[in-house]
Amino acid sequence: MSLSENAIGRRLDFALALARDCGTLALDLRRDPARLSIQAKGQRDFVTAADLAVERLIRERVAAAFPEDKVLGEEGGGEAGPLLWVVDPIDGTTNYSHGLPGFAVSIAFCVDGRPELGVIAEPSAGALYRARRGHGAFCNAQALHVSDATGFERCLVDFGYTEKRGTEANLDLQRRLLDAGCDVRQNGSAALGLARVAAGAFDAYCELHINSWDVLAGLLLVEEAGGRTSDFLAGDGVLRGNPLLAAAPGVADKLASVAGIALS
Ligand code: LIP
Repeated sequence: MSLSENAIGRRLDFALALARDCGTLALDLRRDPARLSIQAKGQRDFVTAADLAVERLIRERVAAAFPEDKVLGEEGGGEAGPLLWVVDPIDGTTNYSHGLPGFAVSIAFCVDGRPELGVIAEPSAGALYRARRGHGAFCNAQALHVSDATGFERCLVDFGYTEKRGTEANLDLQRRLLDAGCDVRQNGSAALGLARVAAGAFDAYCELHINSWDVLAGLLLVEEAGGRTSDFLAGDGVLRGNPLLAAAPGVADKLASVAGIALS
């Protein structure tokens, strides 16, 4: 299915306004901890009333504005389609539920399975990241570019822990990164980690397995900011997830070798 440049542009304007409203709602809901019910979906994996409320808002707005589009969300699920929104209402839910700033609203829009738009709101910082394929990546009005790192002597990697691969595999990846000379952080939001790679603050983000709603917006930001990424969409990555590596070009091949995650 093809979509006109104008139709994609209208969806970008829509997604920016929606991400701002979702960020405001998430901050409002956290002001009254009594309203913030928290449930465990698994070990170290939670959903709050805010996750559910924000995703409900996204679904309602998309249905009203673009009824022909489908939505795949972390909490409500969904199926693929030619015009597809892939959303994480609150990425970094554990940070959010502990009152920490490191959470984001992540909204991606795909045409025939290819991300064309990525929007990430960082409500605690009043930052709105955006990327449109072929049009660059931005944080508010600032154009973004990945770092010019070329070696591991100052390579800072944001690492995500995935329950899908177990403690030993996650620790082994961290160990390999450290043994190679990188420095590692685990910030708990893939969306924000990828936004920081696009901004050049981190040199890479990696995780052994992660879901599409956490990363599709951020991956487009990194690509539009000049970075390299793994082929996250291979083998039905939209519905099944995949390993993830996104990096500045000067360290990407070496990191792919250390992490054992192939680049596209
Ligand atoms: C989180 C990711 C994070 C990952 C966590 C979790 P959530 O998303 O952004 O990078 O390491 O396991 O998946 O669950 O907070 O939306």
